[in-house]
Amino acid sequence: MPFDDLRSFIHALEKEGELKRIRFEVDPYLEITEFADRSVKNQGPALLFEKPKGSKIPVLINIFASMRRIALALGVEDVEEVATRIAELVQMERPEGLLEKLKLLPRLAELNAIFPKSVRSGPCKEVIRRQNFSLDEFPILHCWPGDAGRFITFPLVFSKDPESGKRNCGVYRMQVFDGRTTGMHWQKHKHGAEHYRRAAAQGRPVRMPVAVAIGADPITMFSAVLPLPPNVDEMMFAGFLRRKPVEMVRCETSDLEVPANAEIVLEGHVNVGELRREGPFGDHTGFYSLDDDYPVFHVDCITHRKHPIYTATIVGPPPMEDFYIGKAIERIFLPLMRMQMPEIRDICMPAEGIFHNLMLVSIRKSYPGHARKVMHGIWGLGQAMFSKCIIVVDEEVDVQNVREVAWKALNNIDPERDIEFVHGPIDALDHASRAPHYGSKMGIDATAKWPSEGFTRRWPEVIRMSKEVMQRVDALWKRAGLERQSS
Ligand SMILES: Cc1cc2nc3c(=O)[nH]c(=O)nc-3n(C[C@H](O)[C@H](O)[C@H](O)COP(=O)(O)O)c2cc1C
Ligand SMILES: [Mn+2]
Repeated sequence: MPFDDLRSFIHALEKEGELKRIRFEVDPYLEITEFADRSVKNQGPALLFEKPKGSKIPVLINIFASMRRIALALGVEDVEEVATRIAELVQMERPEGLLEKLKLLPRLAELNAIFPKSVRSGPCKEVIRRQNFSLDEFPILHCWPGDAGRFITFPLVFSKDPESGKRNCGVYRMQVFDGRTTGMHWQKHKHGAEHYRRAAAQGRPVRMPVAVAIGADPITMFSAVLPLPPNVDEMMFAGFLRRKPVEMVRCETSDLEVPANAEIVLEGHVNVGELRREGPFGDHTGFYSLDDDYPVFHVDCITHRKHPIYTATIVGPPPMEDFYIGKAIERIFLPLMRMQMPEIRDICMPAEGIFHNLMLVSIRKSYPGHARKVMHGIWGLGQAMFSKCIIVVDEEVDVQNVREVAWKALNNIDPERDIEFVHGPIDALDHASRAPHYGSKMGIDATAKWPSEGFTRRWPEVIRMSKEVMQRVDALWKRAGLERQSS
């Protein structure tokens, strides 16, 4: 059974030794960051600060900061199980005979569970505050010394497409300007920003309702980060992952819906056209992202559970919590990428590449120019468009092994021939591109080159010892009194 809310997940983490309570006072101004950073870099547990300085509300951090905790959150032993489930779904074949049809039934029933369910009320409505509220009550972190202020770092931001009425949910950080206003850092390419542009296109002064949930059951939180196509409801995907619908309740001050089990809900609006300087912010690139103008979020009402828990995350020099979230997304989305491009065997986004800077891809190469076709396919695929450098290797290269990729790729290229530059959209956080949001990307074809690609020399084999000799030497090795070394 999926977790009903954040609290049941906290209990599970605690039972598994994956959460540590910090019972003394710690300052949300920088100190919690230092705890969170050290913990994630030492493969440490999630942290629950019971006494953040200046607030009565505890701070929870690093709940997804290891593959084991993400697996626990998703209710599996290994994240690969989720990938397998998705692969089975997208490869579903027409059943032959009654037995196979019957086998299909549970899977179809599961699909029935994906649709979010509107409910009348829920825990997030235990306390409703229309008048007397301020963001100052919450232990919102000032993350890094050079940050412009305090930032809500794990908000689930809900909005509706003003044209289609379709819901979106994304995690977009929010800088606190005062007790009732924040920034709304939805980057240009994200769905929240598209909703805002659609609202602006309507021409008249528009008040765009936006609702923000902070803390919910872990699958709902995780799903908010997923790079799904536009108009695909993140809450539906959450229902699929949960095998149980996400229960949604209507806001008090708008017709948006939020997860009923949320810890804290900020209801509010963004006025189209109202912008304010946001940032700098110590970002997940490991650099401070530059300040820029972003929309302003006005809080109109706060609802929360009794004794709410405030969830945060820290980003910064990798690896941090977002690396593990990204790794899980990489695994879960591989079968979906392979629907479009079955020649892809595996992909890897190493921590140092911050997702968008480096994607390693292995392919089963079948025709001349195949590696380049795959690069361009990836650049055309949702948020994978941001991939600044794509390295394509042959299928026998293990892309999860960065050393193997470096060794083989660097041997396999004639740089002038095998490196391709393209121009296009660039991640909003990239500080090196010639312009914000626009610049160049690089694809490296590090596959073996074929005569049909104009390569007329011979291509060498990788050196490998014969199996028989290896086995013989295994025995002789012991006889020689040498320690058995793992290969
Ligand atoms: C901790 C964390 C913070 C994030 N902060 C932002 C942000 O400030 N702005 C943004 O556009 N995306 C941010 N993202 C990435 C988006 O949540 C992600 O791209 C998501 O797919 C966007 O949803 P959308 O595709 O529905 O727009 C963040 C992700 C994480 C995990
Ligand atoms: Mn979306």
